[in-house]
Amino acid sequence: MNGRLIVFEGVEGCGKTTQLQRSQEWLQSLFVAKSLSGSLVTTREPGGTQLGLGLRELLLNAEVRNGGADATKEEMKFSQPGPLTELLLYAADRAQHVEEVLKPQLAAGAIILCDRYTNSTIAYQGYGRGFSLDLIDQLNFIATGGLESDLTLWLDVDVEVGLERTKTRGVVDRIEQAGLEFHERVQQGYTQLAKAQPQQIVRIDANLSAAAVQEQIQQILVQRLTEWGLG
Ligand code: Z5A
Repeated sequence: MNGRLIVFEGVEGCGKTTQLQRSQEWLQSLFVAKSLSGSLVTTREPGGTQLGLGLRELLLNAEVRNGGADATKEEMKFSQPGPLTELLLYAADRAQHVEEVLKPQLAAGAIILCDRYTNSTIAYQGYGRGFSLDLIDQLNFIATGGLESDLTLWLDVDVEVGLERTKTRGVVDRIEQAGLEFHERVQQGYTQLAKAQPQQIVRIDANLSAAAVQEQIQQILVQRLTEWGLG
């Protein structure tokens, strides 16, 4: 594979989407300034393919599809994927995404900016929901064929700060509704992952202003692009 896969990770409201967009704009102008020819691709999980968009809807908006606030408790219970179904749907979304988007784009030499990847499953379904980490590693391997990120930017925000930010959006999805302890466990998952893989997962202090977070990310990207011979 000639391209590079850069993943943005973190708990809700850490600012991934904001920073991915800013990084794309910044990299685009850098490519122009340096007359670099490679393409820049942005994508996400779940929902980076047409099929994945359907899976995303099933995973995150079950109650909206089933009558929203008017649905009875019983309707809600059966309209939502159970924990195992959820785990398998994320794996299915990833398998499709890797085959349809990531592998071909990397083979074509693209720099890919991806909102969430395998570490989300470890953090949310492993640490958050309590599935065995070995099982998740196996599923991740099956779904990706072993394709790993070249760099993961972990936007480390205090859980309560992140959840507060997402509240301002109004619409709250299924995982966002999970309790504070759930999100604390997810955060612990990211902390452990970053400790175990310091070269691959770089911690960014995401409690700061969007501009200050952007500055940290750009510093890391400059360093890595140079190492990759793209700087
Ligand atoms: N999930 C999973 O469980 N297992 C898996 O394997 C995968 C995913 C792949 C959807 O992910 C869900 O899927 C997610 C985990 C689960 N759980 N939930 N819910 P998603 O990435 O699509 O959704 P999200 O995690 O909820 O991200 P988000 O809501 O899009 O937030 P974000 O990308 O981290 O932040 P943002 O949209 O850039 O910013 C949120 C708000 O904060 C917004 O108003 C910004 O203007 C503001 N913001 C951003 N940065 C700042 C700073 N620095 N200061 C102040 N305010 C800021």
